[in-house]
Amino acid sequence: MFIPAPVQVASDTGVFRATSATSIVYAQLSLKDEALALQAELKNVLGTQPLVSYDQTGKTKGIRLAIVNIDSVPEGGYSMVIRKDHIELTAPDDAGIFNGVQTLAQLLPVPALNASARPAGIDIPCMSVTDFPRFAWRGMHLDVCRHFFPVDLVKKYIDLLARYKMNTFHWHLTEDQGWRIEIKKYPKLTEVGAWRSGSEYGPYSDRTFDSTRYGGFYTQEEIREVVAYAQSKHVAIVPEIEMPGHSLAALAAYPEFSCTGGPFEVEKGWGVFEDVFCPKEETFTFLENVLTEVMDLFPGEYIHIGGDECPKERWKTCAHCQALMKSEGLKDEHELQSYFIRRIETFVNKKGRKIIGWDEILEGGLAPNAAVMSWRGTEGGIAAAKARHNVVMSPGSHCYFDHYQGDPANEPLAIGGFTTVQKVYSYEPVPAELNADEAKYILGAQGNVWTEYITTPEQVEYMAVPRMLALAEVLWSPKKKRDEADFVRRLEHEFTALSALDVHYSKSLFNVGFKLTGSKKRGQVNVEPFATPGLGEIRYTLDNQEPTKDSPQFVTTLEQRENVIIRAALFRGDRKLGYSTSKKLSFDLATGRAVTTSPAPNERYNDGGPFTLVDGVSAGNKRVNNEWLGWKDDRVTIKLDLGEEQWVSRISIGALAEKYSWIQPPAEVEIAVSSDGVTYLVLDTPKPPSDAKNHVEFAVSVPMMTRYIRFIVKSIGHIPEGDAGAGNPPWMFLDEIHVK
Ligand code: TNX
Repeated sequence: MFIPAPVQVASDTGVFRATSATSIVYAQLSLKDEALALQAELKNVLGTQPLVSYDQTGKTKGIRLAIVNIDSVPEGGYSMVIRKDHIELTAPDDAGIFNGVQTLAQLLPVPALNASARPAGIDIPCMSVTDFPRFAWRGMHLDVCRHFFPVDLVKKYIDLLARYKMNTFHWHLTEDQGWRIEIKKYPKLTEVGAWRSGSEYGPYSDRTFDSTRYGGFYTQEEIREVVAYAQSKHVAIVPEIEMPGHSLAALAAYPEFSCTGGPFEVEKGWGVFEDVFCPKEETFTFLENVLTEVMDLFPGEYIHIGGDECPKERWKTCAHCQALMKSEGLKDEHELQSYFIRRIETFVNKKGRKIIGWDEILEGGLAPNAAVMSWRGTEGGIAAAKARHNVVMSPGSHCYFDHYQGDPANEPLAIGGFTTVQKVYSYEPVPAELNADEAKYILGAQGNVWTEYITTPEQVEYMAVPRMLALAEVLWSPKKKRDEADFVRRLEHEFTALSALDVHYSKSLFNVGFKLTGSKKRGQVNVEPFATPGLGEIRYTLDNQEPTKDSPQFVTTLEQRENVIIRAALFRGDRKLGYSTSKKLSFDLATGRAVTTSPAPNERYNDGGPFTLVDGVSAGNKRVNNEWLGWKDDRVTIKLDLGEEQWVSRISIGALAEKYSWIQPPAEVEIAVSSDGVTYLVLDTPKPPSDAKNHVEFAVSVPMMTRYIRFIVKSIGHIPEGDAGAGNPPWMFLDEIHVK
């Protein structure tokens, strides 16, 4: 029942009975924290605490923790033997003992809610465990800037990391929207920079803002407290101070470190902003002073200096920047960014620390000793490892826990994406492109929790758990031990413990999804509810009522020909496992009919194929679902066959305008009809309104008899000046065809 799965477990017969009379003995003074951690775990279950004592002589009955040199167990690993009369936990270092204590803790029952139900003793099954980590960097990140979270949440987060043997907490402390760490030398960083006059809320496309003053920061005293807390749990904290971009909060406080001199406000909205640190001497002095205080607070090896998403607009028109580029022989602004990072690296290295930055620090030349955090895919990580730089993998595809973890229809608003717990579990941190020697530079991986759309501590937990547990196993357990079905079983068991720990985890794993496909019987939509195999039975209703244990069990395709709301949930016997989910199908003359597109949709946005255009589900305003089909082509021809000649009065197709994501509405859509599928009569060629936003409909209303309908959708070719991605071919997103 362990997460992460240990390297080796051999079960034995019998049990060790732990009671409040059991003694916990530690053989080295440095193991006191670990002994106390175990004491606390036992007290939680027993109510009274067993005795803890230091004894180097060995041979004590009870539970003994000792550092020894074991050849077979590398750093962070441990060996644990549970016998009827004693438990011995040995490891090469304190961290190993701590990790062993976490394993032992996972063998304990969940604490009873009321004291009278507490057991007098706990039977721990006899076994031998040998265990050690696959990767050295087992990380979780938390953005406390877009939204601020109190020390209590941060500690709870660290508890969770420790329970699953993760050892690195990347604390994202500065951003455009808030500076969250007290710096004594620059008090305005928190007096001004920690507060904004409102926040963006709702989907990004709405660009809606409230005007409630929002903010907060950690005092140095609080930071010290958290650092000490993390140390006691063998979690290293990597603080991030962002530069040169994502730094508007600092510039709002000290505009003199920008190119233009400001004034600036702490940002209310999400995104990437053009005002960034200007690489002048005063700025470097400021940043070095800030980093000096940061390094005093955080004793760890790595300091994260950001480096991502730094627009070069201001530098291009800044006299100081241009002169500096000339005098330093820098050929473009990317090299200027690289110069910036190198200077900071030299300073940090002089203090005996190392820098790590997002993969943009590769652009314009990598600083000599820097480690790279690969987030825009794996390319950055591959390039850095080949150049013999340390790498932490954190690709959006598998490691962004701000993405949806279930069908967006059933999830709280998130930034986008779709990263299920199973997908995280399938992640392989070492890219296939690396040879064995290069692979050594992959330190590990990290899950990122960016908080633009995460506003409460509960939601942080919801987004992080259980995906964090899947990543923990990827990073700790041997690759050959990976077994999704087994993991999901252990996870279900662990949910009980998480409830007892008052963790607000997501149950989206149990959600039922719906696959919609076309049918040979035209005008019909075939619906197949699906869930993770092996968890339970799917039960459903066709009247939008909540499914119960008595609702019909799904066994074979549900063939639909009329408006319907299918609602389904996963059951095990009488017990409903998650929440129910639903799919609403609306039928018109187009629904379920034969449809083709030429060319085929781009593979990135083609989950359900052309049938998606007539599956009875309109994509609506949201981009984040599987209902939109996407193209990057100049023109797309779509042909629909209504099956027989029909009276139609209105024909339409939807498109998406989401310009900040490079998704532009088509320039025009030619709509034509035909009775033989060969000769078409063009009815009209509607164009989008000039202020097109979100869902845009291209329609004609002409009452007539027809059988075939053709849409020729023409792209605008290039994104216009002033819009995101100007000059590039845009994306065209299309969904649903309606014929009435
Ligand atoms: C990109 S990841 C960012 C963050 C955002 C995140 C949202 C990275 C280095 N930069 O500033 O919060 O996307 O997913």
